[in-house]
Amino acid sequence: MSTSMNLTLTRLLGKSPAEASNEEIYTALLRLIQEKSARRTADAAGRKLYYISAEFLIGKLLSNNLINLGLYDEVRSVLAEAGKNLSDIEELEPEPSLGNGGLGRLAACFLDSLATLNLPGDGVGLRYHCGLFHQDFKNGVQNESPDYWLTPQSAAEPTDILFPVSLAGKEYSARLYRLPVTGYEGRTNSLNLFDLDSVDESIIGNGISFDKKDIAKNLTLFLYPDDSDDDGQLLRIYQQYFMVSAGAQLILQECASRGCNYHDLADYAAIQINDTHPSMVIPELIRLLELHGIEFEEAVQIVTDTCAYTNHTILAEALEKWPRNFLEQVVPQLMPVIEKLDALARTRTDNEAVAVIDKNDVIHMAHMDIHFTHSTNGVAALHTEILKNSELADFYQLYPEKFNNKTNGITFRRWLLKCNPALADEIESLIGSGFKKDASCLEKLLAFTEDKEVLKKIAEIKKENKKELARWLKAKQGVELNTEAMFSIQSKRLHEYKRQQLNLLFLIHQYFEIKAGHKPSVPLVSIFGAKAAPAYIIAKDIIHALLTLSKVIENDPEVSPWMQLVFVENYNVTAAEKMIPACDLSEQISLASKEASGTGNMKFMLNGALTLGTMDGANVEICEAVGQENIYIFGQSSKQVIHRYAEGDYCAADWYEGDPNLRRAIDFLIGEEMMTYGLKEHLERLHHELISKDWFQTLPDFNAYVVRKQQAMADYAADSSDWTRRALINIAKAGFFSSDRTIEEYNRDIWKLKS
Ligand code: 26V
Repeated sequence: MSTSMNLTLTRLLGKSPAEASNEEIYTALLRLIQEKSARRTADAAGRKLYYISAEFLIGKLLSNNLINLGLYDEVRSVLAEAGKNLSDIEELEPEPSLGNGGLGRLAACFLDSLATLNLPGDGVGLRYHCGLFHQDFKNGVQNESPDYWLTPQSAAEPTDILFPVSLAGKEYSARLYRLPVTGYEGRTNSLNLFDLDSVDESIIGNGISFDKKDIAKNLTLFLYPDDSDDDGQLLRIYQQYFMVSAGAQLILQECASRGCNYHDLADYAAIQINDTHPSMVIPELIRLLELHGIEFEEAVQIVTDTCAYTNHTILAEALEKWPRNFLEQVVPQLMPVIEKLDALARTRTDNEAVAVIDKNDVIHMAHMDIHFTHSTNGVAALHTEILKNSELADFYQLYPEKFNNKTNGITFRRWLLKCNPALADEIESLIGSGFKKDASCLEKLLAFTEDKEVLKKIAEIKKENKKELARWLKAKQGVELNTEAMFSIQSKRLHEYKRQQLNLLFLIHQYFEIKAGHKPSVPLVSIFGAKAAPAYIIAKDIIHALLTLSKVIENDPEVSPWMQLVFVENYNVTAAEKMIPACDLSEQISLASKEASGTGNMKFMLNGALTLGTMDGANVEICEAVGQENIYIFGQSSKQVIHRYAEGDYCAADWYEGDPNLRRAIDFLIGEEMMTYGLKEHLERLHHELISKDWFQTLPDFNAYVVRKQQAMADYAADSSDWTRRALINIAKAGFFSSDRTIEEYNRDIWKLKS
C-alpha cells in the first residue's frame, strides 16, 4: 500500500520513515511540498494580480498544502504504517501569525482561492521575524512576548533577488523570500515577502520592547509594532514604504520580463491595495514610471488603471493619516509626487473634505487611494452602503462608478476540510465531493433537514468536536470543560466595538439569576479567544474582568455547575481550527454599523453553529441566507446607531440609572466577589468607562441581548434535533460565503485575469 509515497519519503529522508525522527519527517514533507508545488507553477497569460498587504495570516501550512496537493491521505497512511502520527508532526510547525485578525486572514483565504481557481495572483508583503505577539495571562492580566516563528527549515525560501529601497535618505536592500501557495487541485502561486538582512532579533528586550529608532535592526522585526507613540508610527511608515517600494520594483521587473513597455502596465498587472497600509505604492509607482521617462499625467493614468483599493473599516481612528513631516522624514522622494497628486485632485473638486493633503498638512491615505485607483470596494453589502451614504459620501458623489461591494468569504479547504474532517466526510457521503470546489453545492444538504439519521450523525460529530476541544484545552491550559453544556464562543480581536463587554455583562446577569434560584435551561460554557493591542488599556481591562469573573464562577459551587467561562490563551489560527468546529452558538455582537464584515461569523456557520448577532457586517447577509428562524438577531439597527451618533445624545448614565438589572450587572464589576480575585484599578476603570462613556453603546443593547441569548439556550435545551436541523440549514446556506465566490467577483469586476 502507498508504495510510491513510501519510496518518495524514503528518498527525501535518506532512510525509511520508521527510522526517522518527527523533525526529519517534517523537513522531508516540506521538501515534498516544494517539489510537487513547483510543478504546478505557470506564467500568467495576460494580467497578473498582485495582492499587496501588510498582513497575511496564513496559519500552519503543512496539512493545508498536503490537502491541496492531494497528498494528505497517502502521507498519513504511509506515516501510520511507520508508526508515526501526522498530527504530531504538524505540532512541530510554528504558526506563521503574520496578521492581527480578519484583514490578514482574508488575505490568506484569497491566496488559497486564487490558486484554486487557477488564477495568476501573488501576494506581496513583509517577512516579519516575529508575528503577532504571543499572549499569556499572569494574575489575570495579558502579558506579551515575541512570537518567533522562523525556523531554519522555514517554508519561506530566500532568493537572491534584491531591490534597493531608500529610507530617510539611506540605501537599504530588500531581499525577496518566496512561499509557495498551493491551490486545491489548482495552480501554485507565490507569497512574496520582503526582508532586510541586517534585522537583528537580539535587540528585543523585555517582553516585546525594542529600540524603535534602529531601523537597520528593527525594520521587519515585528508585525505592526505598537504605534501609540511617534517612533512607532514612523516605524510603521518605514515598513510600509519598504514593502511597497520593493513590491513595485518586483512588479515592474516581472511585467518587463513578460514584454511590458510600462505604458501598457495595466495590461500586465492588477494591483489590489489591501486597506491603506500599502497606499504609498501609488506615488511610488508614479515615481518609478517617471524615472522610466513617462510623463506625470500618463503615469497617473497608468497607475489608476492598474490599482484598486479595498476599504476594511469605517472606524475613523483606523483610517491612516500621516503628518506631512513624518513622510518628509522617511520618504522625501515621494513628497513631490504626493503634492502633485493633491494638486491634481483639487482640479477635480473644490471640496476640501476629499483633499489628499488637508489644510493642517495631514496626508490622508484613503483619499489618495480613492482618487487614484479605478475601484474602491467595501467588504459586505451593509458596509459598502455605509461607505457610499455616509463615511465616503463626498467621494461617492465624485466617482459613483468606482464604488462596488465584494462581500468577504473564507476558504472552505481550511475552514471545513482541514479543521472539521468528520463533518466534511459526512457531507461528502450525502452530496458527493462537488462542494469542495463549488460551494453552492452545499444547498443539496437541504434535502436532509428532516432526515433523523442524518441529524443524529451531525449532532454526534459536533459532540465529538466538543470533546476534542475539551481534550486540547485540558492539555494546553489544564481546564476541564463540561461537554454536556451548550458552547458559546466569541473569538476575535478584543475591541470595544466588538463588545466582548456585552457578553461579560450577560454572564454577570446569568450569575445573579442562578444565585436567585432561576436555573438556566441548559448549562453554558462561554469560551473567549482574543488578543488586545498592547497599548489598548480598556481592552486589557475587559480581558481582566472576564478572567476575574471566570474565577468567581469557578469558586462558587452554586453557580459553577451551570456556567463556565474559559479564556483560551494566545488565540490564533491553530486555536480557531479547534474552537470553531466545537461551537453551538456563534457570538457576533458588534455594535451595528461598526464591523465592516466579520469572517469568523462565516466560519462558525459553515461548521454548524447558529449565530447570535446584531444586524452588522456580513451578519445581515447570513440572516438573509438562512432566514430569521435560523439565526438569533438582536439590538439596534445600523440606522438607529448612526442616527444616535449624529445626534450626539447618547448618555450611558441614563441607561445605567434606568435599568436595575443593568445597574446590578455593572456594579458587580466593583463588588466584593470580583475584588476578591481581581485588581481594583482595572475593574474600577472599566466600571467608570461603561457608565460614563460606553462609546459603543453596550447598554442600550443589553436587554435585547439577554432575551435572545436565553431564547437560544431554551431552544437548544428543548429540542436538540431541531437545533441540529437549523444548524444543517446554516451549513447548507454557507456556500455564498466561500472566498472562491468572492474572488470570482473581484476577477469579474476588477482584475479580469485569465485562468
Ligand atoms: C484597526 C484599528 C487600528 C487602531 C485603532 C483601532 C482600530 C480598529 C479597527 C481596525 C481594523 C482595521 C482594518 C481591519 O482589520 N478590518 C477588518 O477587516 C476584515 C476583513 O475585511 C473584516 O471582516 C472586519 O470586519 C474588519 O474589522
